[in-house]
Amino acid sequence: MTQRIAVLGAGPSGLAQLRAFDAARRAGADVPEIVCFEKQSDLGGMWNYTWRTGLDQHGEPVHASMYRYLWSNGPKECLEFADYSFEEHFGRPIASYPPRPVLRDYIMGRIERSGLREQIRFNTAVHSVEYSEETGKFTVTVRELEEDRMVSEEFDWVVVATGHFSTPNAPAFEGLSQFPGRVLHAHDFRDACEFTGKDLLLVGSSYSAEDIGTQCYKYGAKSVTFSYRSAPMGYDWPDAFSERPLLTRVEGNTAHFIDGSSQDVDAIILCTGYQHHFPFLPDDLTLRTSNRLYPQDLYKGVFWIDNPRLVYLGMQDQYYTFNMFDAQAWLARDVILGRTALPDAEAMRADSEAWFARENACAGSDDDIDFQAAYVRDLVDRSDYPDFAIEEVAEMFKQWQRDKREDILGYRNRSYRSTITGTLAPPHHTRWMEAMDDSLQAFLDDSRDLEEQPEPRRPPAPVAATAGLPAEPVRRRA
Ligand code: FAD
Ligand code: NA7
Repeated sequence: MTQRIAVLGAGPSGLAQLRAFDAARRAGADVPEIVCFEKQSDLGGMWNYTWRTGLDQHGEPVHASMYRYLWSNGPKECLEFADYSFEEHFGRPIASYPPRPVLRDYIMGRIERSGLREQIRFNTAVHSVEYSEETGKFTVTVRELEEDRMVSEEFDWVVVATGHFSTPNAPAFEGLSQFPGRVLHAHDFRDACEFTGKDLLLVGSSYSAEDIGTQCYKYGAKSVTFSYRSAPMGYDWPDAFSERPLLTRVEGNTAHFIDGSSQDVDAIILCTGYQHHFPFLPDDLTLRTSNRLYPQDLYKGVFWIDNPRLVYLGMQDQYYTFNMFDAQAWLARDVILGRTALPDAEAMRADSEAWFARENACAGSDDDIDFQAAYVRDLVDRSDYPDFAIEEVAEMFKQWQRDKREDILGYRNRSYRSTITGTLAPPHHTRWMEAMDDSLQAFLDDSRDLEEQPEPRRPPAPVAATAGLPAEPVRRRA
């Protein structure tokens, strides 16, 4: 009998799984029946924007954490699919840092062109997954949101691709409930214009803090104060920014920090990260991990060791994104098709522990990048996913880190060369600090000439000489 596979989520990871099986089918393989369950009404995952926060129109938690005016926070050349280049999708070279709708179009284009949409059941939220030792099958129970009914089906394999940047980690701070202004988590942040003219406090010192802070400044916030727990970001910030150590309490609209300093603020945004959250899974199948490069209990970062018919995609902290999800999905496909055998549980655990220890030995972001490159290399070498210049991409990530240290408000104006097509990206027609329109149409409008753009509205951040660059922040990419 044909095997059945349930793919949970139609974001980049779930779509990678559909694409992987499609590639095998096109090459003549007999592939199992695949059903992808997606609670949103369209594919794209996190890259779908919605104004909604909290619960959606069906009472389901809103997945989206992305916001208006979000631009890629890394060069697109680092996430390019090895089997579908940006040039193939857009028909011409485009700049290295596209806004969200452009990346969404690219992700969706690969799927639409393969005709894979019909494998996705939209408006369908997964509510439970149970495994029977007796039958060796999973029962997946979903709520069909428009009909408001629960439906159960049996599957031989379950691929969890529901993302892990959606359920906020929101710590409490003394006095927050009496704060007179807005308090929100980054998950609920939508439009920087709300904070024009305001003094902001952002708790956290990673990607969300950096990006929401710079974006609020771009759209007119008066000042941005970051509060860090472990280490400051250490960029060469313009005067309107400051970095303070950990927030200890809030009194009225005054924020107090652990070094005894204080700052009056109008709004507080908790950029304190996300939790891996799988409310539909039983305890013995639930991945429990912090946001790290090698979560424990997974063989090759993918197979649940205690029951490898349960597959997790995209659960790592991420430098590599779309191409890493592909590499994972191709390996999962080959195991499901019986092309690649898994070792026994003991060997899987030993392999997983070795990667886990190797990550623990990393001492800074360059090591982290090399670690994830080695991980992606290990995956790519195990399947027929088109080989791509993984180590060259790692060097691009390191250059990207240096670009940010040189000019945190201007790094998105730089260009990178595609390792897939060899093309150097053209500069965008508008500098990022001046690019207020994040639409696909505005981005692709090449009738505009970079030289004709007005000078930046705000003075750019001073460019530090290499020797005087701020110390390398120990942080990871999105
Ligand atoms: P997601 O994209 O989160 O997709 C998961 C899917 O599962 C969603 O469609 C969701 O609706 C669905 N789902 C969840 N629960 C259920 C359920 N119970 N039933 C049915 N469906 C369900 N990456 C980059 O490469 N570059 C960037 O610039 C970048 N910026 C980012 C900015 C922000 C603010 C955030 C939060 C993330 C950013 N990322 C970025 C990382 C981004 O998460 C990944 O690029 C990518 O979206 C991860 O894909 P995924 O499929 O694993 O998860
Ligand atoms: P990250 O990268 O997981 O970072 C979380 C940040 O929040 C990090 O600086 C943490 O400090 C900080 N944090 C976590 N808990 C606390 C508490 N209790 N108090 C103070 N600070 C805390 O999440 P991001 O949201 O920045 O990025 C995740 C993705 O979303 C990424 O892909 C982005 O592009 C968007 P730490 O350094 O651990 O001390």
